[in-house]
Amino acid sequence: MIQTLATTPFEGQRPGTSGLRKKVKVFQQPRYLENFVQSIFDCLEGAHGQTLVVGGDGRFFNREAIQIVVKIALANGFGRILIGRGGILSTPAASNLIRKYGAFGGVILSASHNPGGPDGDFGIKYNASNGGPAPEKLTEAVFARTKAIKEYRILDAPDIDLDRLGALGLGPGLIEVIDPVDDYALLMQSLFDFDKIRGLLQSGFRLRFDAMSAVTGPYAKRIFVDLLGASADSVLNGTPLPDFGGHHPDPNLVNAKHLLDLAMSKDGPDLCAASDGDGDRNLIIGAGRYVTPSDSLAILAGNAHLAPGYARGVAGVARSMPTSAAADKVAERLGVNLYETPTGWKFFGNLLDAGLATICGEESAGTGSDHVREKDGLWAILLWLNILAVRGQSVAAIVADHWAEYGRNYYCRRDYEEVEAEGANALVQALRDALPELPGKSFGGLKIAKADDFAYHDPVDGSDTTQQGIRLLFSEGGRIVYRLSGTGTSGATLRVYIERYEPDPAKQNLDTETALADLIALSQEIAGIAHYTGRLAPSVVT
Ligand code: G16
Repeated sequence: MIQTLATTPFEGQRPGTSGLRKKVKVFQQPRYLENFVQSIFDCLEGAHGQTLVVGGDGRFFNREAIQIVVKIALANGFGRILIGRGGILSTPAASNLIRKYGAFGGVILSASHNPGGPDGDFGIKYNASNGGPAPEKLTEAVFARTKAIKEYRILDAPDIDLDRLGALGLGPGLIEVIDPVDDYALLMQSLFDFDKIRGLLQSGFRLRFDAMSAVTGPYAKRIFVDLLGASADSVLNGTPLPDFGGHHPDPNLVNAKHLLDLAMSKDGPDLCAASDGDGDRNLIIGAGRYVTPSDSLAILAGNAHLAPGYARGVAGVARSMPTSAAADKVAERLGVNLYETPTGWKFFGNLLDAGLATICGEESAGTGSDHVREKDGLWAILLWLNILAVRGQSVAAIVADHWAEYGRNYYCRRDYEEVEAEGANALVQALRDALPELPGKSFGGLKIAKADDFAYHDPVDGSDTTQQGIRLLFSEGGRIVYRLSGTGTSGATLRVYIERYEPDPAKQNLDTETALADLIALSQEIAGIAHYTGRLAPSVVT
């Protein structure tokens, strides 16, 4: 039976960079999730009788949320719901299912790389029929709807057994619980040379992949161990846990320091890698060499043709604005366009759909291609493995060759996490107000050549997105970018991105902090970070 129930008063909820993310306790409030899910469905047209993909990263509240989403979806006319067994679907696997089975869309339950558990974060995002994050037009419509919604529709039915594979009629529709890994593993086999990678892994090459007790464990075990013959101990923390084992499932150098230490140790593994809560980010560290996400994007774009799925070459390369310009040089050499977009994977969707770009990436550890419409952590690791297998060189040698050929973009990101939102907003506003006067000014011997607030004109749909980050370009080379994170759940996070290009191989072996020391000091001074946030140093540097 379908029930129509009144909502409780609900303040408008604006989805951020990647869906709605809040503390678990916020989502657990009566009718909070119901309101948001109904608001999404109210903004969709033509979903009647269609297929919806539903799954999540296994974090605390995942199973409860899935029951609610499925019952509301059926009450709103969806005809068929595909659910990953155990409620598990990585974000890229969900994107693949939407595309492969011609689904109308998908609901992914995840707060990505944010911590989980009862005191952690939860999130929900809607992906469209192309498999990608909902476009801004839709998220804005959902936001407006959350302010007006008065009631929601839900099927009054017993809970679904999420652990039993198979189909089941429920109310007016059909539920299918499917294996979360099968289709994704097939997709990876269609893109990469599994025989070559198997050969590499059996030649004594040592891989350590940390699933961080999050969603990628089952995917990594199937692909790396079962299909590619890596040893069982190649996959660390391979069982998804509701609290991610108490760890922070963001595979950066702080949270995955153990991998960095392992890769830097004598006789360490040849490749240490990790993925995040929902499986879309990646970390790559070769023996003795950490690869920044920006460099990784450039190297993957330059070598993608070595994998069968990209043998025809790439049509174009896209990166988010704060990502370093390393990929630009590769695109130039390949003779293809480089697209610079705002932060947020959704901006790559149109470029991929239109066939303008094949490989995309972001400094925030996301890399992907047109095989799905999300970034894809395991895909990036498999492409690295494919390249390593073909080139027969170490990660460090490939990186060194790359810098010698294209130059090195020294790069770091400095995050001031959970600062007071008021101070962070005032800092950005002050910078914005100062933009007209900044060009020509010198700070500590460096002159600002250009200062702007990044705006993007989408070449496919013609839409404009403004205020996407303050950019300062220096006459002597080098760049500082300021922007506020769109994915935090408490206070604000100020991100400061610093970059300098070094073409001279003799000067490419400094450590990053040294190479960027002057720009780092300036980044604090120019924006008055201590003044506005009270912070003398960032909380995370990657
Ligand atoms: C999300 C988006 C990414 C984006 C990142 C930025 O990542 O999908 O495209 O780069 O947020 O985060 P912030 O706004 O905090 O800098 P994820 O992995 O959280 O879905």
